[in-house]
Amino acid sequence: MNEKPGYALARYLLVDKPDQLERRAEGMAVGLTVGSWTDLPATRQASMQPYCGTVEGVEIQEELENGRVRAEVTIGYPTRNFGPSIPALLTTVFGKLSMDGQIRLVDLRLPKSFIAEFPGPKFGVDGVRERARVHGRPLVMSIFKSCIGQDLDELAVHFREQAAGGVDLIKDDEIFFSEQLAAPETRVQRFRQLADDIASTTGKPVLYAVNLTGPTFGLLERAKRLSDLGAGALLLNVVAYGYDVLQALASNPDVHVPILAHPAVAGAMYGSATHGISSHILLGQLLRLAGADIAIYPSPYGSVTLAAKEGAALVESLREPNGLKPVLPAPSAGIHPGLVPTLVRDFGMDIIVNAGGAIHGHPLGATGGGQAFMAAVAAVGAGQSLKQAAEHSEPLRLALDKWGYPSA
Ligand code: 1AE
Repeated sequence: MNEKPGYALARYLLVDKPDQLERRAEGMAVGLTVGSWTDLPATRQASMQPYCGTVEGVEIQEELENGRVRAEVTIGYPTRNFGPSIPALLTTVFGKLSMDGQIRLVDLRLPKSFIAEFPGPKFGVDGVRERARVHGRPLVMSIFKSCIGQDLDELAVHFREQAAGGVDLIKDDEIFFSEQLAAPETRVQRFRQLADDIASTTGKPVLYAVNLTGPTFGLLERAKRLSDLGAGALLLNVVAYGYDVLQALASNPDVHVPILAHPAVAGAMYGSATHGISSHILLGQLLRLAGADIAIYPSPYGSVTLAAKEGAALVESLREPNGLKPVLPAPSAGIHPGLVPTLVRDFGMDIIVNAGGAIHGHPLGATGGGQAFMAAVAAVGAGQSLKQAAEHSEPLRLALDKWGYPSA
């Protein structure tokens, strides 16, 4: 699907009777833009023309039972109708339409001039690498697990154990909202101290990605505060809050740390083959427009998976040249050190290897888990096999014994 200046091109997969397709497409183009204009005088129709949607294509894909077909329909929506607002864009291209039977939004092509109106990532791949001081290999992020119900002292022990493994980032679990026992502000201050102590001996920073929780209208102030207190990054459950929240945070100059987008809730929207929105739009394209620096997504190999083709499309949308900085993809869910070569084969070096279970479930504990991942990414960065690297790394050997290593 090519770009059309001044129009957002939305491609849908839908089911209908073949003789209804043209009319349905026309109804979408007009109904989601200028409403109905059939009864309007010609002069009024002409003045509304620049705001009216256009039918760009109708193509039957498959004959189904009961006389229906599956078809691809492409509609162009004038971008002047909504401006650089993701809520307005989504409401136009897939607002009430999303409830109109079997229909799925499978692709969205936006003009470069329209994309340029969005903030996009403030840091992107290079900015995050710079802050973590990591080049030439994938980054490693450890996920806090078993954190609910723990106070600050207990959490500090977990932080130190993870950091001692040499990982580049440590992120809160997305379900960690433990305000009463250890507020995000106190965690950032305490972990910053620990990270500084560790950095003074290792010479390498470890960034703490704190979960940005609480009521929506307090998020911006909290994000500024956490940035000032020394957070390494801010974790946001973007789909639960909404893309506009991310955009407001990312475009604010006082939020001066990278934003890490978690995909929680997105499966409810991309999971069906016949309804919803494709994952590369939700977890790729829109996150990048709104300003995520790091995008977590289910890899094709772990415990919560995304089909390989969809994962590839998602990563492509985080990186394709479009004028905005590229986003760092963080393939996740069930990731263990043996998967590192496969991740790099499929997604390249510019990724964050993100793991929780395989860090904390390592036979030597979270420190050993981190060391195993660090040995794996170092090996891949140096073009060495994991088997060779495991000869010099006991933590990696133990991890490979426990979780195996599919050949990349
Ligand atoms: C796709 C989301 C993955 C996630 O949030 C998470 O916590 C993964 O943890 P592990 O590595 O599967 O234990």
